[in-house]
Amino acid sequence: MGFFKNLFDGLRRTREAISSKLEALFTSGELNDEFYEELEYVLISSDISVVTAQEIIKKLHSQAKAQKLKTTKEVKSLLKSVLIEMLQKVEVKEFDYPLALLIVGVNGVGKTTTLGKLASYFKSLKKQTVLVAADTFRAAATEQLVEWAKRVDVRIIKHEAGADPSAVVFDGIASAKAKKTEVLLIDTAGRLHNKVGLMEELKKISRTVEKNYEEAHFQKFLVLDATTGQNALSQVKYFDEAVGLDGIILTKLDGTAKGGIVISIIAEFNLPIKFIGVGEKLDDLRPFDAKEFIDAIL
Ligand SMILES: Nc1nc2c(ncn2[C@@H]2O[C@H](COP(=O)(O)OP(=O)(O)OP(=O)(O)O)[C@@H](O)[C@H]2O)c(=O)[nH]1
Ligand SMILES: [Mg+2]
Repeated sequence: MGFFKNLFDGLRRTREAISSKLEALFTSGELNDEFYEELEYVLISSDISVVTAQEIIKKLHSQAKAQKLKTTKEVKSLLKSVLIEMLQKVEVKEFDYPLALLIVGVNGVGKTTTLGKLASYFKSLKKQTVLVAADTFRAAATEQLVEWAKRVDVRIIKHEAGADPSAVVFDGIASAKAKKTEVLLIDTAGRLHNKVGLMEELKKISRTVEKNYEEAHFQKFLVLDATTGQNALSQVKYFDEAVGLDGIILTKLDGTAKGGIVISIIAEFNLPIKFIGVGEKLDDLRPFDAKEFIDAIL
């Protein structure tokens, strides 16, 4: 109950933005070209990209025709099922252990906070977890992660500020192996995708895991701030080219009406959204569930 309430509350702004516009449209009556045009406009203004909005309309149009629907009202539940089907296109698989998760993203998107929440999530699954403070760029970054480690009561591996991030990762791996820890969570410094040196550093961290922790299931997750809307899409492209992404974590959905971006990310990149952040508290990170998400916004 608490979990779903968090999600429902967290997505309030997105729901209000989409629903208020859709309600008027769906009660207006006849199913004609004008209706579809207006619906496309509503989708685009809800931060669904133009390409994705057109794909949705096309599917909706052909299915409504096949089912011989006559009124806009009937189309509402069809829209829901079209959206759920699109979101379920990418399968969200269970994790395999031992697991190594590398968390990357631009500055301030919520990487470190998400790491703390993930530690708590894995703890709730009774998985032993260790945090790796590979953001050595700022001393405060390590301190921030130490705080999370204390709150969740998990181990943390850290070095001095300015140390080589890959060296911290190397030690983290050694510790995970020695203590047979099931989950290794690696925090990294925020970086813009056009900073070549920093992107090279990420590749080095990634190679360190691949070479030294062969037995682990290694996954790279990009953290995106939902409030940035369409901007998030270009971040997916650049980080995927640099390190090869396995999934997305979308944060700050509670502070924005731009939740429609979820649909574009899945439709355009074929990458699963693994978790969504709907607040700053430990339990405000939820495994993404397509049906739950659509039920909470429509
Ligand atoms: N409302 C809300 N705030 C969040 C969420 N996730 C993170 N934040 C906030 O976002 C801010 C930045 O979070 P950090 O975890 O420090 O971000 P970061 O990506 O590690 O930042 P850098 O290490 O500087 O790149 C903090 O104030 C967090 O509390 C979320 O899901 N919802
Ligand atoms: Mg950080």
